[in-house]
Amino acid sequence: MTAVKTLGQFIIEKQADFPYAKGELSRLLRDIGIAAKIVNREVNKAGLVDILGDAGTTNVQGEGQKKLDVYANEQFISALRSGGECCVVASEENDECIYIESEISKNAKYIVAIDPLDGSSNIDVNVAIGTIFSIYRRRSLEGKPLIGDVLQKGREQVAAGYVIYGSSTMLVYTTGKGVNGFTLDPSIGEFCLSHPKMRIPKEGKIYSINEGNYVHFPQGVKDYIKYCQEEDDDSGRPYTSRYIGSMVADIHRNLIKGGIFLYPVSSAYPKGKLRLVYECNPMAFILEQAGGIATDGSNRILDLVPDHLHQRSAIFLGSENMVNKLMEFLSGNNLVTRKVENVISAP
Ligand code: AFP
Repeated sequence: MTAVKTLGQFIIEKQADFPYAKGELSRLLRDIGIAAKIVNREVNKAGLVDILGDAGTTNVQGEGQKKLDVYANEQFISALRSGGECCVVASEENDECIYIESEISKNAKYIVAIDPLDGSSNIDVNVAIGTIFSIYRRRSLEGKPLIGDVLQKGREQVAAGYVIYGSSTMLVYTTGKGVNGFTLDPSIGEFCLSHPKMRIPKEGKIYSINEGNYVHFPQGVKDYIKYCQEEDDDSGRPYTSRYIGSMVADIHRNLIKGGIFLYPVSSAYPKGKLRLVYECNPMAFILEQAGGIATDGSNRILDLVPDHLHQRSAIFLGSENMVNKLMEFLSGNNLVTRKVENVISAP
């Protein structure tokens, strides 16, 4: 029987990849892993809310019920607060950054941007949801961290990851040296390495987009969708359409099977819907590290300069050949390939 490698063991082993590392990033990742397990426990009980009492009411044990996204936010922030490795948290749930000013944290090296529970409209219907996180190194050297410490380009990320609370719970992360996935073994309460060195297939056959918004999409996206639906034996079209409405779940599936995820601008969301800092950037970093491409249609996602915390962006990411084909349609000329190179070399 092969030995199981836990997330904790793996993180410590990988610290050797960074010769000058003092273990702070390792501890930060470990703290996020612990908070994820606590959130997972509550997510698994979500269906019992009707039995135990609705959010905002008191359950039979006399404990107040919280909405799960609020609960998840509190758990991650509290883990980061007590861990001492993070000086600022930027969360989807909070309008402003949270500065951690305790003695152990105020000079900490790292900044975490997080969407604590993405896809939360899926909670009530028992569909996969996720947590997305992104870690940056603080740039300013002293004093209260600056907003510029938080609003860095995605390519400055030190690490990024997601947790998917699905048919099993997985944590997938990168520190810029490839992507590894860990599945939670509930019998021992540990994330165990289950998907080492994840690579997205270069070609895929799945496209993921909210087609209900079709009429509002830019022409290039409409044309690409029609291309996906055409019959063509050589390329295996028509492709399969799969859209869960949880970015983590849709991208996780495409990462494993090959595919493209699209959230374009539309008349409802003229700047795109998804948030650059804690949704698009971390997912783009992971996808690039796995051999895929992430673009807003004109620029590499990781090169965009965020000008505010909750900034939105259009995003197209996935298998290299599929994103490049989409780019041909977006450029209005599907005969001339406007290639976006995968700028990260294989680990
Ligand atoms: P919620 O957290 O409000 O459910 O939004 C989920 C999400 O941010 C992302 O996970 C989905 O991919 C996307 O929005 C779904 O948006 P549409 O419902 O507009 O397709």
